[in-house]
Parts: sequence; structure tokens; C-alpha cells
Amino acid sequence: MVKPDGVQRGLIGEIISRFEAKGLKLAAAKLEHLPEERVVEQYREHLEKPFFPGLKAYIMGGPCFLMVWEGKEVVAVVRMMIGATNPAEAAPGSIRGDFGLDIGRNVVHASDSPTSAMREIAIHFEPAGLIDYSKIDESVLYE
Ligand code: IDP
Ligand code: MG
Repeated sequence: MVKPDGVQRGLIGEIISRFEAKGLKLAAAKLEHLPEERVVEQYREHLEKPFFPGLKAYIMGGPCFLMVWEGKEVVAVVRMMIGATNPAEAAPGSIRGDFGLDIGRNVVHASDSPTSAMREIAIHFEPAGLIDYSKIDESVLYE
């Protein structure tokens, strides 16, 4: 998910480009203002944290661009590509490392395990909204 700062800064295309170029396959995408109940559900592990009110205000401060990506080891690969939670410590070349500075404005969200990915996809997407398709001759693209 591209967070509101990433959307406002015009980074949606850059972020999609990186995942596309990596070889991941887009299954769904949409631009949305997230309602409070879905923000709370997505970040329920952080409800009691001191930064939660600020996090909620940040995520609800503008539209988010939500995506579902598929591919080999997709969760681990995307986490590597977004970089560490604190952009000031994220590796150069990662999305947060290249485009962020503040932990509370870290440009992107990505699920941290296959289990949380399934949980988070179900919060934001209907099953019918996930597009199942093949790329032409996948044997050329993937092992
Ligand atoms: P992650 O996004 O890398 O998985 P989490 O620890 O799950 O990081 O935290 C969720 C989000 O909460 C972060 O991406 C960031 O937006 C926000 N956050 C985490 N820690 C802090 C903090 O110390 N101050 C402000 N915001 C924070
Ligand atoms: Mg997290």
C-alpha cells in the first residue's frame, strides 16, 4: 500500500514500476480513503502503542493506493524492497531508503508474513476483486 504521503508526492507510479520490474504480478489495485474501522483492523497489533493515534491520523490524512501482488516469496521480496520501518535507517535502493526520512511518514505499507497478507487482503478487497490471469508464456518469465 502506498500511504498518503507517497500518494501526495506522486510516487504511485514509481512504486508500481519497481514491483513490476521485479517480476511480481499485480492482482488488484485501488485508490481509496480508508475508513477508520479498516485502519484499526489493519493495524490492530499497534492499537495500544503510543504512536497509534498519530499513525491513524496519518493513514486517514489522504487517499491510499492499495495493491495485491503475487509472485515467488512475494511477502519476503516486497519487505526487502520497501526497506526498514524507519526510513532514516532503511538501505539505499529500498523504497523507504530512497524516498523517506521520518518513521511516521514512511511512504509504504507491506504485510510482514503470508498470514498477515491473507488477513490484510481480506480487510480491503472482495475475493472477486482479485484478478486471476496468466502472463503470456510464463516459462519465459519464470523458472
Ligand atoms: P512496518 O510498517 O515496517 O511493518 P510496524 O512496526 O508494523 O512497521 O509499524 C507500522 C507502522 O506504524 C509503520 O510503518 C509506521 O508508519 C508506524 N510506526 C511504527 N513505529 C513508529 C514510531 O515509533 N513512531 C511513529 N510511527 C511509527
Ligand atoms: Mg508491520
